[in-house]
Amino acid sequence: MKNTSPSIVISGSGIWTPANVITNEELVDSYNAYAQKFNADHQADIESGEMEEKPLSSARFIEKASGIRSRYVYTKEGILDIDRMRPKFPERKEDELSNQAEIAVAAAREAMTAAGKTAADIDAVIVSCAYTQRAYPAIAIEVQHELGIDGFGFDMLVACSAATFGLHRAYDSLAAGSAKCVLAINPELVTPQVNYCDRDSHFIFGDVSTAVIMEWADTCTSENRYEILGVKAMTRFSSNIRSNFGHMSRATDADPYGWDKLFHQAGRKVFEEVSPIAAGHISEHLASLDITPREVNRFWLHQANLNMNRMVIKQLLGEDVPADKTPTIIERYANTASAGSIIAFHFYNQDLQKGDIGVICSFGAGYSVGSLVLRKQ
Ligand code: CO8
Repeated sequence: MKNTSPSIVISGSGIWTPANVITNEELVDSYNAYAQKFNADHQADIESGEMEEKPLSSARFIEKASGIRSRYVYTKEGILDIDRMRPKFPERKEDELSNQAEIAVAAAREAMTAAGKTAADIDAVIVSCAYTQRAYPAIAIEVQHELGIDGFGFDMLVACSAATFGLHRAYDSLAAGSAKCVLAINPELVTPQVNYCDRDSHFIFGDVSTAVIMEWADTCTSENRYEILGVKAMTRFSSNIRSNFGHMSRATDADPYGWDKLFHQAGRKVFEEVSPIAAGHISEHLASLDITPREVNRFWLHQANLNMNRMVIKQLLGEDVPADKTPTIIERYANTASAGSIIAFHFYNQDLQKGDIGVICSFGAGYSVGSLVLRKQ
């Protein structure tokens, strides 16, 4: 969608990064110890063909196939324990701040400071991420209450594209006049949904929270601001990335913690199918704004796989593209569901010059692709 209304800007961003790090080596050591124990415990079933042997993981494979070297996690406890293989969170009481609201608030405060906004300036809160830790009340309303914001808040889920789709809803609310300043937050607390017993996906994800303030240009006081030239979204159904976790398990009598209730994917298919879709989407979006990919100074892309991003950029710009044109954070943060492109934007936007063009683009489960074309003001 081309922006034909008065100027809407991103005026600040914030991030909460967990204090705990797990390196590939630590993760692989624990997974391999788990797999070896599993294979020894089930030797007879494996030999009779009733059960499959658990293959071993490798830190070298992980870095080569994905670009990931380490990930931040909300809590390390439990993840590396081969008798548990999942994080351990003490359950919080109903009158305590939820884990997701806590990390959302931390990122939100940083974004508000960057944009020079107080709670009184904001009138809408969107929490947009891959999972929410409960169905209701909405995490966004809890965050709104914690920060003392009037107006309205709601949660929305679009997996890897939740952050960009959340910014689209912020943009629409501002363009329609139903809000004057929106706080859009992505508390990606994903480690509870990772299957640490699955060699193909145990290394992919990390936790983080990001936040963005979007408002009318005429209320903006921030020096570092980006006008939104346009937003574009597309979705196409695919089960190649899927989590069947949900409220139906109780009624279907299915195991609510079965493997299919956790994140699982056909990673190679996703890689091959989504890369061209993302490149085509960005090309079309830029063309609709009469901008060529070469005129873009920075691409803040979804951070699921380094090779995937190289493929997208190659389709857009050809070979020999300077690394600073497509900053990556995946080495340190791993895949943080929808927050990856916002982390890249947060850390790598300050040096752009007035008039420079940037693209934020997410792609992944759904399939879903969301983009925003920005111009530094
Ligand atoms: N160690 C050693 N070998 C391994 C490992 C490992 N850990 N894992 C796989 N292998 C093996 C495979 O078994 C295979 O062996 P063989 O050839 O004998 O069958 C070989 O390595 C190659 O396997 P692949 O072809 O699968 O490997 P790839 O090169 O494709 O790399 C990736 C695998 C890294 C998963 C890659 O396909 C990828 O990143 N694809 C993109 C996926 C993607 O972007 N997904 C998006 C998911 S995120 C999202 O949508 C948000 C969801 C919500 C968040 C959920 C949070 C829990």
